[in-house]
Amino acid sequence: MKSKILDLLQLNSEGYLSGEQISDQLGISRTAVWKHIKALKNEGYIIDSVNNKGYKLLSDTDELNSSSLKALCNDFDFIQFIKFLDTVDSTNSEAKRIAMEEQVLEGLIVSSEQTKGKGRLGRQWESEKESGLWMSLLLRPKVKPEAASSITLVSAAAMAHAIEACTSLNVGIKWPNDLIVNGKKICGILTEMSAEINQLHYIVLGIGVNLGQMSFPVDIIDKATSLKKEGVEVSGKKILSAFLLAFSNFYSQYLEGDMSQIISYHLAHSVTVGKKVQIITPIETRNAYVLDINADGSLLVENELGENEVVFSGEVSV
Ligand code: BT5
Repeated sequence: MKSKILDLLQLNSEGYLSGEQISDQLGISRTAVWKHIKALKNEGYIIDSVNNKGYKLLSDTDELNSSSLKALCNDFDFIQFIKFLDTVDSTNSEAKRIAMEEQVLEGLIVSSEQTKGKGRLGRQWESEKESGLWMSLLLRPKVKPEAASSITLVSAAAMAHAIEACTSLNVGIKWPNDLIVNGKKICGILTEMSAEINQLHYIVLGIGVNLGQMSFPVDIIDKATSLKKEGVEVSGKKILSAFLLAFSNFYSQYLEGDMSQIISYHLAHSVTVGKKVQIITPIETRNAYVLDINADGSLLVENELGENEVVFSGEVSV
């Protein structure tokens, strides 16, 4: 049925087709039409929905560029500006530059290439041209500074959901910021923020998803993978579209202070809970057993002395 709706939209690509026309032609309810349209948007088709007019297919190509990005982001009120770049040092750095110039706006930056892609703690993120989805959201949530770091969990859940929605892959989440497919990292998240003790100014949520690489530099070849390496070819546009839908849902829960669905999602996809791990901090490396993810997104572990301990940040090695 979804593909029949797509056919109708493609045939009528010059104008709008109302929900009623589609439901009459296909003999399904308006609600069913709306659900299929939502599913098509989820797959990356850009469909404009206008009250009293209906639906119009704006783009069914997979190319990510300024105009397809604009159409894709129309529905989300946390995206007030978009910037699509051919190349940039780092989309996170660009987002921070914009945050300083435009002190109120929230938005999205996507680049085909990053020349100085960043990981956590000054590490490097390999971001070859057109091989991945390299993007940053500049957000100004009205939350306390201490709630800022759990937005990493919000985006990890949303991106895991997006990859699973667009592919048949199973995605694991390695707390707090790595997405894992078949034991290898396919996506990393770098959350940066600017805040005073009592006031959060902004968050930059940087996300990198490996799409088309068939090989990686020798130092990460054993631990990195891409969708293509896993046998799936999906465009960055489809992944981004699915991500924005999932993120918008989880993000509104986060803004309301409700992390329950997000934590449940993490628990269901976690590759660390119930495992013996190493907790790596700049000061030390220790063994621990992961018991749970707490409501605030921190990790509950049992340490080597058999005591329960809460881990707020750091690296977990499985
Ligand atoms: C991360 O750091 O995983 C955060 C990565 C965030 C990247 C995005 S891309 C858009 C935005 N703009 C930026 O500049 N950054 C964000 P971390 O957990 O520290 O992992 C970094 C480590 O992952 C590196 O030291 C390598 O071992 C490995 N690595 C580097 N590039 C990789 C890649 N493309 N795929 C998988 N692993 C990689």
